[in-house]
Amino acid sequence: RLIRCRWHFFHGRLVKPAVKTETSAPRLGHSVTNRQVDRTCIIESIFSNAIVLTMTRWFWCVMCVILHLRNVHSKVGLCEVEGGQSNIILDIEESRGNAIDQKTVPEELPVSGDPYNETMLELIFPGRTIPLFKLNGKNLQLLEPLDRDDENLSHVVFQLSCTVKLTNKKRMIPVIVRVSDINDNAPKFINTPYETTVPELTPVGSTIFKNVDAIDADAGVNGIVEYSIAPGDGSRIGSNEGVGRNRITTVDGYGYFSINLPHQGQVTVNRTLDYERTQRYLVTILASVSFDLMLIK
Ligand SMILES: [Ca+2]
Ligand SMILES: [Ca+2]
Ligand SMILES: [Ca+2]
Repeated sequence: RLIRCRWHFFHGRLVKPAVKTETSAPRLGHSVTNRQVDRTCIIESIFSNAIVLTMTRWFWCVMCVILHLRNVHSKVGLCEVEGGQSNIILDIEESRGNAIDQKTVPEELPVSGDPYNETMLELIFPGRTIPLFKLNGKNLQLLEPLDRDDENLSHVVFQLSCTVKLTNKKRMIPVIVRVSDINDNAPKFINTPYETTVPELTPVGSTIFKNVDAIDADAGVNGIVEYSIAPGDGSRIGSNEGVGRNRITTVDGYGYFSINLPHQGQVTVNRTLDYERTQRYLVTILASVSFDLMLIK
């Protein structure tokens, strides 16, 4: 009967048990009525109800503990660098002018955890009084323009401090931001003006000047200078110096001289020279890198 009462309870129904008066035959001069049986069953059911409630509470309590422990366990994976790396490597382009809005690649620091709810991130710049970046969530935001060229700044190194809020466990992760170059400098000639004296009988193809030199502050292909000879703008051309035998006729040297190897500043004779006709040539040399040009005469 007890089992049946509990069975009914477990099914959400407390029903009158199917106890027959015939089976509750009087013993030792006592009789058990239907009402007594019902009351007994209800009392047992209430008792069972209390046990079940207690068990239910324990069940949920144990479940809470298990879920909590699982939650704590899952937090152990916070502040980890994705891919299991021991440091973080990002790329950023140097600033165009004073721009500070360029983004890193990837845009977000690849460290696990929500930086607002689960972790606390902080940047530490050893040896710098003013930080170069600030954090915007997991994004790095420049605080000042980044110039790759002046000090050949190829990368920036700092530390990311990551603290798991739940456990207060802190981890320091080295961050390397590689600075990529943009072609923001034109080549500049050094040691100008260039002058040389050439005998008029110098054979065509002879090198007459080797010291044309221009430097470009950019890195890689952005700093490889090419030289060429271009037509002049016409200024200082003509017979405007001296008279008689001392007269000096100046001619544009374009066509008379050439630079055959663009990466070497060597000027060679391209046409036969005649002192009686021309005493001075004005040669215009271009130094170029990609699209930027520097003109010198
Ligand atoms: Ca620059
Ligand atoms: Ca350049
Ligand atoms: Ca540059």
